[in-house]
Amino acid sequence: MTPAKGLIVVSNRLPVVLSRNEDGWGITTGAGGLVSAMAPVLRDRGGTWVGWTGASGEHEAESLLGEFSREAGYSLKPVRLEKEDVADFYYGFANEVIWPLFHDFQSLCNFFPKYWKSYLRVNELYARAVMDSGDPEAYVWVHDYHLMHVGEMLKSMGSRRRAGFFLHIPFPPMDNYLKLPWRRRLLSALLEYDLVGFQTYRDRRNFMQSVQVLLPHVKPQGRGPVIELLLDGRKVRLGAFPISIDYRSFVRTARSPAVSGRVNELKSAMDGRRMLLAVDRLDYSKGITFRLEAFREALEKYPGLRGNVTLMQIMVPSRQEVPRYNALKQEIERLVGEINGLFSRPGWNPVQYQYRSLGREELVAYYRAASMAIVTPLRDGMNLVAKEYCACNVNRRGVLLLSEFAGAAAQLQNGAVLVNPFDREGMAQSIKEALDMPAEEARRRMDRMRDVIRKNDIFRWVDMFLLAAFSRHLDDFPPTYA
Ligand code: GDG
Repeated sequence: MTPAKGLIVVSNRLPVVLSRNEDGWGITTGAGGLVSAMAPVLRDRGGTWVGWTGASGEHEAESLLGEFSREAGYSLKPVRLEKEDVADFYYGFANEVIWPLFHDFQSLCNFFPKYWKSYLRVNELYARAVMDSGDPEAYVWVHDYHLMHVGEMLKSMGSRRRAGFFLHIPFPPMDNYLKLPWRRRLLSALLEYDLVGFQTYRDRRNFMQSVQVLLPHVKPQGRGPVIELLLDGRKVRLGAFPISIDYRSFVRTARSPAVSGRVNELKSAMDGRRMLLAVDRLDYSKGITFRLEAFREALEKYPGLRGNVTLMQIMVPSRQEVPRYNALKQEIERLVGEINGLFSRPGWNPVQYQYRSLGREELVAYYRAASMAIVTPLRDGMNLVAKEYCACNVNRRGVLLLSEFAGAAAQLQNGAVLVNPFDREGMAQSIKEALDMPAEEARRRMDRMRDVIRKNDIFRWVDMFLLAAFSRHLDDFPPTYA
């Protein structure tokens, strides 16, 4: 479908995890859909993945990358970050400026000039690593908000390679974006790519509104999932490409004997009670405290729920070095304690809370065992947990309660129960209504969502992005993802 050119993928992290034990360093493939979707494309086309290994001072482990590359069938090119850059670029600019600003938490932003300088310096390191990576014809595909300047820097280094960018997080509404001190330079840098991909139409619309204010001479053309901007005689494509999961692999795992056995164990541990499942990285954008408060409200308002439902909150440690995340963890743990203190009775705690990462099969078993998933971020680029829950719901009995502000809502609105995560009473009521939903309706809704996700899996996402990068005419592009 697209010319078989080499590919260079650039992301903050390499798709591997280096870890040290008594025998020395070890290397494993990183988890996640992006890795499983990109690996075959990189293998087929021949390619390189450029990224950071995850921590400073791992130089001695880098010979393992060569071994990994030979087995994986594509190269890994490490970028080395010094401690100071990890602090100012990664924790600073990425996590204290762009992450909160793009998730509508402007008040949490620290717009320190040294963060911006470090961000530029690090983007240059990544661009340099791309320049040093073989194949001069390769297409460069840069991922996410840490690396928005790589495309512009490649050009300034004399690169003639074509380059595209995908933003995994939301693009904020114009009034929020305009607060960024470096707003014009960042926007111009993004427009140096040949293609900029967003998760949803809403994100692209937000981006266009900022473009029209800051760069009014730029003219948009076309409609549909991919449009074009004309600037300085150059065309830049902007597309909406909702990311997805490896649907078939989740279904296979969900049906495996090991998972089925574990589902039975989890169900018998629930002792006839219904499990409401929440799985999030520890992050303020995920709305965990709002969800807990809504659940408390539901228990207060509907006494029939007491003793009959359990909220299983799984929280994966994340960004532990950032003080804001520690404070949030304490607030969540206080709330869990408070709710359990108010409602527990012998043999039943309303909230079960696990602060750790689960193995993939264990996670899939929880997805299958749960009667409902409560996925209620305050803002989320897409939210893959929502899609994974549906894929794993092979018995099609579960209900998905989904925030309107998750990117996934655009595709799953025909099946999910949509909620406003800021509205505690509304959410409490939706929990009750979803629990009372007739099995037939739950099945119809779940079938609709599974259908959308099956047709639009992570492999199609990769194809759509590359099609938009290479197709001659915008009309070549299929119109919808639903
Ligand atoms: C960013 C954007 C966008 C979670 N707990 C465990 C576990 N997970 C896995 C899930 C899922 C992934 O982590 C989380 O993905 P999300 O999409 O929900 O959220 P972010 O991490 O914030 O991702 C987001 C995404 O990028 C992709 O573009 O959708 O909006 O914020 O895959 O399965 N995995 C295992 N154990 C756990 O306990 N093994």
